[in-house]
Amino acid sequence: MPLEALSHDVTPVGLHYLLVHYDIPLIDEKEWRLSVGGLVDREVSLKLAELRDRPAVTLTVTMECAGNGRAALSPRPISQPWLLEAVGTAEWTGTPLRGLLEEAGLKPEAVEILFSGRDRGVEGGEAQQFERSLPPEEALGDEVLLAYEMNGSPLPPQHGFPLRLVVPGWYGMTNVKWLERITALERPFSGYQQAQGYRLRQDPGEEGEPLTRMLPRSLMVPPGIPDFGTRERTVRAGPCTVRGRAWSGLGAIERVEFSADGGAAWADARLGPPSDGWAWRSWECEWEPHEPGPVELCCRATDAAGNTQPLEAPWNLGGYANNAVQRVPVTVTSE
Ligand SMILES: Nc1nc2c(c(=O)[nH]1)N[C@H]1C(S)=C(S)[C@@H](COP(=O)(O)O)O[C@H]1N2
Ligand SMILES: [Mo]
Repeated sequence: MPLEALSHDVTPVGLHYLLVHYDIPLIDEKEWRLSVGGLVDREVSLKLAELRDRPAVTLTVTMECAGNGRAALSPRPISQPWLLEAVGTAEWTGTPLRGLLEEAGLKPEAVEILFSGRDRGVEGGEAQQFERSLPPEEALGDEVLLAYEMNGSPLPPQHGFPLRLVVPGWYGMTNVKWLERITALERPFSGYQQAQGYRLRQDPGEEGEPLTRMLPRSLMVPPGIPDFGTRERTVRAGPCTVRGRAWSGLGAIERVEFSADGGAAWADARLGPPSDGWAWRSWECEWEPHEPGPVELCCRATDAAGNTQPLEAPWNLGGYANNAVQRVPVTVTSE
């Protein structure tokens, strides 16, 4: 998502970021079914129309890839080279997962719920479908949706048509696209995307910590104008309102600060209305540069749980969860 798209409350579909591990599958709605099985009393198989007939909920949700910010780490982990653009906010419409799991009769012995997508590929030397699991208490959250619409239209192929999981507050990989099977498991899932990928570790041999919810982050719409070739930005001296968005999967955004001197001095930004809980919150700050020359603009968010963005993020092998403050170098000009 180009950062100027932070201006939209809801990201237009073509500006929402995309992450696709393998190929985008072509799915025929007529042959597609969602099956629910494993440790349940009754196996269920549903057509898209049957899912659409169930109770529907629309939630505005900010989704961010766990690898957002990876390209700023050094040495640079080899994977999607995201700067800061792997985020977007959409209105997801679907049916709550909880009702479906209750109807299927989820057994108390189930330790995890597995979500399997249709797409296949090879990763870490293993041929696989894209699959991720959640503990039952997370999967049963009221806000967890089986979504068939994005911004009021059927899911486009690249965002998971005909159905995807949406788990508000969690990093992107949790939101399994092209969903076709839900399995209640008696043992924790040990597939690649759970046991190898999406873990915070320093060495390949380490078990590491699984990534779960999004750490707080704020981003600004870079002010001024870019140079076509170098992308260096210039801003004319005079009053300027810097605007942006902030979010966290760990608590509501309570504070955003802005700095026009590389993070030496900070001022509180004005926050927009609190979000309904799962969407980013807008913020703005007045800035009036007088002197021509280079400056570095920064912003920093703090959530209700007291988590704040660090000035420098710790390195990890996969390059995940780098939520260091955004730094936007600009040159102030008198013309
Ligand atoms: N089936 C499947 N689901 C998937 C993925 C995938 O490659 N296959 N990518 C995941 C990752 S890593 C992210 S960040 C989000 C991206 O969702 P989006 O492309 O709709 O923005 O989808 C997740 N769900
Ligand atoms: Mo991701």
